[in-house]
Amino acid sequence: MTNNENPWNLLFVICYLLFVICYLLFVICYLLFVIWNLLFGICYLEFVIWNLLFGICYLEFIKIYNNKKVENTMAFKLPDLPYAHNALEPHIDEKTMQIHHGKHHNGYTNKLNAAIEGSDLAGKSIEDILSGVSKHSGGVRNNGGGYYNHSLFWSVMSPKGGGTPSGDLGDAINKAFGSFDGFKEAFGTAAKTRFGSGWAWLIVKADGSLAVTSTPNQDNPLMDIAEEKGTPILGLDVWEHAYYLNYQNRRPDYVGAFFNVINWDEVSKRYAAAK
Ligand code: MN3
Repeated sequence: MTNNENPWNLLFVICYLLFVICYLLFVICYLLFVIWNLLFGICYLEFVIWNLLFGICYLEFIKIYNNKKVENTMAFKLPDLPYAHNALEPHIDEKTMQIHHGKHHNGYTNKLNAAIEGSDLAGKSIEDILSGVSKHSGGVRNNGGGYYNHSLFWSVMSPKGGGTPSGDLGDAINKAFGSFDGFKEAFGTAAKTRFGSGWAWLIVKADGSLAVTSTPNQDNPLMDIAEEKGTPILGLDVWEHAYYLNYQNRRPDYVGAFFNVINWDEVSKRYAAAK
């Protein structure tokens, strides 16, 4: 070895070490860069997942909100009785009214809502549904009729009812039946002779005249399948559940008692709206 060689060797070693240090720094930087990118990638994936979850929640929320809106605006509701359960006594007893309104009418209402839920009938008026009832299921016919008929029935009775109608309705009844007694006779006969379960009705026909008719089961004169069609303004339920606790098999006594609770003011209003 000569003295001349040493500085070069030293320089070489220094350069080499510097190169190694640079290289190590480069590798460290590169690793940091890779780690950073992985972290960024994980964050990005988290962000994407979060957005997907948020999107799904949002869609669910919209679905629930829309269903709620449909429910709130479209389901039929059991109407409150316009008087106390015992208000029509002694003609119609409290227990019968409790069961008839709270169980029977409530049942028809719930089953009607179940029958039309999600179908194109949801949101339609009960009158619309009944007028095309021949196209719908038996459930819609029975429960839609039951819902409508009882809603009308409660409204045309009153603890202050009875007597005879006056004004336009009184005149129209005299014209159609000769007298109020003539009407009472015709309506009573329809109610007493309806075989099995059904309803007796006073209706306004398409030409504006009055008629008495009756329908089986929960049918009514609004239905396209009714033998005699018209707008009911007075109805009497002659199902046994309407009178059996108080009158047992004596339907004629129940029919006679009904005339003591007919709310002629309400029937007159319905007549004015229908004629
Ligand atoms: Mn009933």
